[in-house]
Parts: sequence; C-alpha cells; structure tokens
Amino acid sequence: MEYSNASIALASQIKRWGLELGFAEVGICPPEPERHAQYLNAWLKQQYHGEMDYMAEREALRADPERLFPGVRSVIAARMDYLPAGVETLTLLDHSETAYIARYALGRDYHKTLRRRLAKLASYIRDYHRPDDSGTMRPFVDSAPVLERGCAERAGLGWIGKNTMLINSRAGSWFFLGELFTQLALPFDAPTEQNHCGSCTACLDICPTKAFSGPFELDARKCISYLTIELKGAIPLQYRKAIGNRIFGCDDCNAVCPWNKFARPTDEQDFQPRHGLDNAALLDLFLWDEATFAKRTEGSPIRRIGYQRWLRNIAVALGNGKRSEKVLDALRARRDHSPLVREHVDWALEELEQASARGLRT
Ligand code: B12
Repeated sequence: MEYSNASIALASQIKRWGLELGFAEVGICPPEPERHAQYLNAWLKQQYHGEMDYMAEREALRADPERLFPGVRSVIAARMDYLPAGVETLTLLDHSETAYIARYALGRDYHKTLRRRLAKLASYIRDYHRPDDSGTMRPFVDSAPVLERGCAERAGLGWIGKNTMLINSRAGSWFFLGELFTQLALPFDAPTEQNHCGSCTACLDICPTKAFSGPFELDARKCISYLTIELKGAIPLQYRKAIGNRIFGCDDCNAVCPWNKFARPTDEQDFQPRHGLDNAALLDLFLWDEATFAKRTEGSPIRRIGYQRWLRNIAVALGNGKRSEKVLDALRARRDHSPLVREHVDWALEELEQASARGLRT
C-alpha cells in the first residue's frame, strides 16, 4: 500500500513523541489479530482462563478490533520498561521471611501511567493533524479486550516467547504494553517474524506449579500470578507449598529468561518501589491493619485484591516460612478475620507445627 509523505512523516513523529513520553519503543501495526484469535479460542475451550470471566465474555471484541473500535485503521503499540534499578528478583525467593511481590506492582498502578501517556500522545497527534480531522483515538492498557502481545509482535516490538511473554532482543521482557487505536492511515512497521527462544526451556522448567502445558500455552489456573491476584476464593491445597514467599504475582518465568540480561532498569518515578515493598518482611506486612493496607496500597496494583486476599496470600507464605512465636501469634490473631483467612491461617499453623515436629524451619 502507498502512503503519503505526510503520513510517513507523522509515523516517525509519533515514534519520537512516544520516546519523549517515556515509552522505550513504539511501532504501528494493522488491527487484525490474525492467528492470536484462534489461540485465544483454543485457550478458552480448555478453561485455562479459570475465573477470569472477562477473558471469555469479551472474546468476540478481542478477536475483532473493528467491533471494539469501529473505523480502526492502525494500532500504535508501545512498550514501557518497569524494572527499577537494583531490586532483587529470583534471589529473593530464597529468603523465606521476606515477601516476594511481583516487580511490576512495587510502585504506582501502570494502567494509569500508560493510559495517561497514550492520551497525551493522542493529543499531540490531534494538534499536529489540525486543521484536518485526525478522527477518534482510544488508548488501551491491559484490562481492555485487546490481544496486546499480538499487536506488539505485529508492530515489530518483539516475539512471543514460550512463557507467552513478549520478548525483545534488545530489552528482554520487563516491560508493559499499551496501544492507541486510531482511524488514521499510517504506514505499518514490519512484524517481528523470528522467534529467538530456540531450544531454551528455562521458563517452562522453572515454573513452580508447572502451569505451562507446553511452550506458548499457559494454564492460568495453575499460575501463581493468577492464584495470588485473580483467584477470589481458597488457593487450592496442591499449590500452597509451591507458592513459597510470593504474595502478589509471580516473576519466575519472566526473570529467568536469558534475554533479560539486556533488560534496562527504569528511572520512571511511578514504578519505583514504595513502602519498601521490594524487600519487606512477611510479618510486617501481615501486621498491617485494614486502614494501613488501604493507605499504603493507594494507587498501587495491589489495592485490587483487597485486604482479605492480602491476608490470605501472606498466611500461605508464612506457612512456608520460618516458625517463631511472633509468627504463630500473628497468625492466631488473624483467625477471626473471615472464613477465607481462617482456612489459610489454620493451614499455615498446621504446616509450621508439622515442620517443627520434624525439627525443620525453626
Ligand atoms: C489474562 C492475563 C494474564 C493471566 C493469564 C496469562 C496468559 N498468558 O494468558 C495471568 C493472571 C496468569 C497473567 C500473568 C502475568 N501477566 Co498478564 N495479562 C493478561 C492479559 C489481560 C490477557 C492475556 C491474554 O490475552 N491471554 C489469552 C491467552 C490465549 O494468551 P496466551 O496463553 O498468553 O497465548 C498467547 C500467545 O502465547 C500466543 N500463542 C498461544 N499459543 C501459541 C502457540 C504458538 C506456536 C505461538 C507462536 C503463539 C501462541 O497467542 C496467544 C494470544 O496472544 C494481558 C493484557 C492483554 N490485554 O493482552 C496481560 C499481560 C500479558 N500480562 C502481563 C504481565 C506483566 C504479567 C505477569 C508478568 C505479571 C506478574 N508478574 O505476575 C504475569 C506473567 C505470566 C505469564 N507468563 O503470562 C503483560 C505482559 C508484558 C510482556 N512483556 O509481554 C500484559 C501484556 C499486560 C500489559 N499491558 O503490560 N496475565
């Protein structure tokens, strides 16, 4: 397809603005999801989405961007690095008294940050395009019915790895994705054709709950990120030990990826750790009362799970940790919070009793 010099100039201007707005890379792609819609359909048929009804309910919109955003002609896909400098990842999992919180959730909620920046980008395009009408544009980040990694792959931002993450050969995979849907005829970038995973299976091998039923296929019901964030009820017994000290999300399959040796730490203020959450003691977090939880998770992705699930997750991690009078007292003190918390507290107390009976974890 032939593009006017004006739209070619606008496309490169959009990429410059994207970098100014804090994105590490911006690409432009056609809206059609192609094969990713079939993968989604197959995934849903296997119930791999568990309680994430929103993934099934809006399958048609995910599979057909024209229905989501009538008149869409091009998608501006962007990635933003989020790993703060100097924070530990996998090594923190050996410290059973320390809480492991997924590195994407240490600071402010990325949905707001990326949506704000994408809206800014849209305003720049609108101003630049005047007096001609630039049509409507809409930013999407994570929770929208968009197959984001498919967009990013088609926009040349990276390939989809065996861990289903989008991986970039110059930056690894510690980054968020976001899109701006437009009705503009913009030149498309070349998609990332090649997959550079090769014979590596580090991500599949490290998963503590064996959540990958094969390369590129994640059964979310077994994924610790799903179990600690999306699951509303009791965490199935068979996964509790494997959760270790992870209390919100899981980075294992991401952090172990050899391409992350190229990851670039971010100096984005919004993503810097708050309240020492990158290295906090499980017991300190478990002792937060509801008001403290509300205050300290204001504007954080963690707020989404609510106080009850926060206690549920930490109770499991304490049950996997060191036994001490302080831990036993703190657990007993939370038994009356709710039936869900009580069930997980009792499990933890039983685990610690059995461990000490075997002379372990003291
Ligand atoms: C639902 C969801 C989850 C679920 C399910 C994950 C999943 N893989 O589906 C849970 C809660 C488990 C989850 C966890 C995490 N998530 Co999440 N999640 C999403 C969400 C909302 C939808 C993903 C989706 O469409 N799943 C549907 C199924 C079918 O997709 P899939 O199994 O991954 O398969 C895809 C590909 O692998 C490919 N595919 C499938 N089969 C095959 C076969 C072959 C041969 C090939 C080549 C490809 C292929 O096509 C499918 C569709 O694109 C996206 C945002 C979005 N709107 O896209 C964020 C998103 C993918 N998540 C993200 C992140 C950061 C995470 C976590 C790292 C957070 C954490 N630390 O806990 C973990 C990582 C776990 C993992 N390995 O995926 C980022 C990923 C950024 C990146 N660099 O890729 C996204 C893009 C959010 C964002 N806007 O930044 N997530």
